[in-house]
Amino acid sequence: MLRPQDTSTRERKNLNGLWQFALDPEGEGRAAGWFAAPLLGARVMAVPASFNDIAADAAARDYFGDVWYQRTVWVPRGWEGQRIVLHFESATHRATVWVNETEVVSHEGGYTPFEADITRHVSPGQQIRITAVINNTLHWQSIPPGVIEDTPAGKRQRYWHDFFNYAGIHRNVWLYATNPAHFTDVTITTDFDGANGVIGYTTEAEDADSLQVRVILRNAEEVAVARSGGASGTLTVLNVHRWAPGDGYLYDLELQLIDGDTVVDSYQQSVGVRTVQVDGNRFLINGEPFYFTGFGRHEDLPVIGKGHNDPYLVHDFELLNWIGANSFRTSHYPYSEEVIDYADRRGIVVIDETAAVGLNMGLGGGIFGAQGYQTFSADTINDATRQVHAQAIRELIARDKNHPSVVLWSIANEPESDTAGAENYFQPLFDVARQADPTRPVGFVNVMLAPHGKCRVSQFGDVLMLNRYYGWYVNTGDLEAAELAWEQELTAWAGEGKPIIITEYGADTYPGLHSVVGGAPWSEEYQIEYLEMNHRVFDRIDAVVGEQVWNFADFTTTSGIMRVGGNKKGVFTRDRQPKAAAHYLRSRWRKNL
Ligand code: GCB
Repeated sequence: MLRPQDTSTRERKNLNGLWQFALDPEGEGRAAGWFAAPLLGARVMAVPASFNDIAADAAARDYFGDVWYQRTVWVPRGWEGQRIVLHFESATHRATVWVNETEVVSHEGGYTPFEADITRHVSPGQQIRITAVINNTLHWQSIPPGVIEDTPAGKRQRYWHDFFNYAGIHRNVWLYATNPAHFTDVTITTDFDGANGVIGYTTEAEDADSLQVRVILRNAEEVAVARSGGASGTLTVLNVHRWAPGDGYLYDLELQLIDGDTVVDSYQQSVGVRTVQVDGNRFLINGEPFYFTGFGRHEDLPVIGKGHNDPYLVHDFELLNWIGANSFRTSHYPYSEEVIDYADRRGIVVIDETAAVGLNMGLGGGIFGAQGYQTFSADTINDATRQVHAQAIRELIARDKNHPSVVLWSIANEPESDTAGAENYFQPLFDVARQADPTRPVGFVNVMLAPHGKCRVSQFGDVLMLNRYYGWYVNTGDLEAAELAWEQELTAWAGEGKPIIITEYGADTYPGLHSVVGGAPWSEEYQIEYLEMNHRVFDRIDAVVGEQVWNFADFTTTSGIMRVGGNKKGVFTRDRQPKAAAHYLRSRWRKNL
């Protein structure tokens, strides 16, 4: 699937704004045909945004089940004879969409795009009604998983991930038009031949049997530097300007579907020319060892929850630059494509993660209060879940495969990984990722409960990604003991001969809480002491090729005795004020810039 674009042959209309909105607590809307007429008694909801915090209403905030979004739109008059498509960049966690009274598409998974060709159902120059029922219930066969429990007080949604289950239409919605003959996909690969860049491209198109493909590569000054033809082929760029961390140089590849001299479809794909490789315990970008600095992050903002927001996008990247971060992980789900686009442009390196988080009942008892389940079993996370998970991997890779910033796929965060069930579940998923993308390394993020010697899934990864909280969840306040234990475990992992990225380490910190004596968890001073301890350990172990602090900013979670108005491990507060640790990290990370 290609992203909607405006080009010489394509046109799009943005459908963001105010939609009609209704909760459907009785689950009656589908059978009652709520899509067939204006939503009665609806309130208004902003798109893109999570609905949870917008309505000042507990019923909406903690709601699970179906919610309805509806709006009308005029199909542009000029689209006569065009193929017309309705495109959602995401709907969390699943959606079914109607145009007028016709169901046009359903999609499972909250963080990847989907679309429907609605040409047959609409006429240019007419108004149509778009209705989407979005369902945010998490269950054993969803990614991420969850369960609805019957309690004396009624049904409750439980899940095992440490961030709030924000839901709704979080990203752009588009109506767009192309010619009936059009490109449907492009895959780019890049390599070097000495100082030259070698770009491979493969296009896919529909209704285009009698047409030819022409491609033109332009540099950032918009000068054509290479041309080719054919549905797939290779371009050589003399003295290529490499895409590199800190230098987000992009070429633009224009794909044209042509009929003689007529351009029937034109699509523009940005291209960053770079290589990624794992070599022993080193992670190489353009053949050079790369050391990741940065964060695990969240899409999480006041009021709009997981709604995409351009000002925060730009501001957050300014903060990454200010602090000297060269990378982040899309913990714990695919972020908006606009984030990945911007990472390309800013030369920020991305570890791209699926929404497979919370596949771990061992963690449930402690932080999330849900006990008594077995993670992998016929009745819980099972083969059907694995199929949904495999599809989530495929959709992530299909969406992000052409982004130079993405250097590594993370297929899950902190699943149970020390049991035979886990090994059986995960092994085929690594194959799914490698089949979908043979060019990038694949890994998953290991949890502290499956330390070296116990983890049975790490063997399948090209890199080791570890989340560890020595000095926080264990050895709390005792950084001396933490340092010894951490170094011992990390040394054992280093023996695996793979690169190790510490994808999480962090300490909850209440902004404004201070201590003159050391060892005071929750204080701003302790966050620094904790980070310093970790860095001493990392700096002694060669195989460590990256440090990503948990978290970039404070974020919202479910309530619980471990969380004070959310997770406070941010180096910045939720409204992006620096805690003292931000200045400390800046002095460490900018030293190398
Ligand atoms: C983890 C999880 C992350 C949590 C974090 C914490 O290991 O991956 O989602 O938020 O720990 O703060 O407990």
